[in-house]
Amino acid sequence: MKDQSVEQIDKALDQFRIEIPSWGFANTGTRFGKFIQDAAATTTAEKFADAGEVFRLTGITPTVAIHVLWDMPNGLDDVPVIRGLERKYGVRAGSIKPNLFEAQEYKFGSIANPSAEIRQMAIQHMLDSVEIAKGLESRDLSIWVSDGSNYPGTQSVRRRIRWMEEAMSATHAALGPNQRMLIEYKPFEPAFYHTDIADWGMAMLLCQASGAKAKVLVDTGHHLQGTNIEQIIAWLIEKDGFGGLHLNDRKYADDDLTLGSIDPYQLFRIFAEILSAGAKADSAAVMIDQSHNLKGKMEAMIQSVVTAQELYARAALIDFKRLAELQDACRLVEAEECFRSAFWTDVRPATRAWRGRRGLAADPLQELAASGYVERTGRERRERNRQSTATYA
Ligand code: LRH
Ligand code: MN
Repeated sequence: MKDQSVEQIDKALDQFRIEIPSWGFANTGTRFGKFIQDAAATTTAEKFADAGEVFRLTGITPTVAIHVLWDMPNGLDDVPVIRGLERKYGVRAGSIKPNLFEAQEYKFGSIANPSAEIRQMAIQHMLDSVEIAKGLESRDLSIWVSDGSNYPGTQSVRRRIRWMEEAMSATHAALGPNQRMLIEYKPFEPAFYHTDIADWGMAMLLCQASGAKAKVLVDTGHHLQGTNIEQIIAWLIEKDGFGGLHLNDRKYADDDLTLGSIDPYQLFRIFAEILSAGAKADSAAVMIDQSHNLKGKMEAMIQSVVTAQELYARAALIDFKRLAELQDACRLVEAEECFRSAFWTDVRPATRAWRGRRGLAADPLQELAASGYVERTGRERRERNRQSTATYA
């Protein structure tokens, strides 16, 4: 590989960081079953321990996303606990995600619920989450709501828009000077007729109604078949509405498969769009959002981090200056070859060397296997995990 390419990869890898989800280490499933793993994390401390091990092995995951009610059952009172775990395991709390689903009260919605009392309950949880983010010096409040309906004619979509705008504006007003709120959209599930924040346009309009600190979060699993996700990201970057990414992969719907497992070229195209924007996309939060139902939790997380790192390195090999000339000259085949040849490039030797020069294991997955970490945590956690129930109904 040309020295110039190695330099490009090194420069890209020096700045590439990816946030990992605390829930990626927990026992999760689908409505058809949850398959318990002995080494799965149940407590917040175990989730931070696993996140710390992923950071030790990869060097590029300094923050872990927090889902408030899953990781901080005592809310604001758990801030000192999280601070202690940060010190113990060497990873920081990253984006803060309120839980605006699951509670019985949210049957007909949270911030879009026809009941003003329930909307106030949801708003209070978002305001508490803002205070938690301040307590943990986290930049991003990351909001996803499952709000919607299952049958035509059963809810007023327009009134629900107004209620959401009220809730999002109230939350935006509470943000600190360096904080942002990210609004995540999803076309369906768990609602199957209409979802209140179903696509990027709805999320963008809600951001504009909330204020300048509100940006759109793009979850790669939240698009109808055939949607051009990198085009959506191009629009959001161009219109200063791009807040960040939740990465995973899917064949059909929000399948929660590990990133790059089904369509690695799509993630390459997404990273290429972000890199081509330079500083305009610098503040984008890049996060993994996966639940690992069948693969080993630690293996799946490390495999995903390494895969994202390698696809980012490939995208960084694109000669964007030359590409722009070929694009505007409509020299199609040359432009495609200039773009795609980077994807064909095997960056693994250069990425292994980058890790080696930073005292990191050349192959984090191999190092995990050699470390016996999963076997050890499996022995420690087996008893509790085998007690946990796995039935849906
Ligand atoms: C919703 C979602 C959201 C999280 C959840 C774990 O599908 O993508 O980002 O709150 O997964
Ligand atoms: Mn998500």
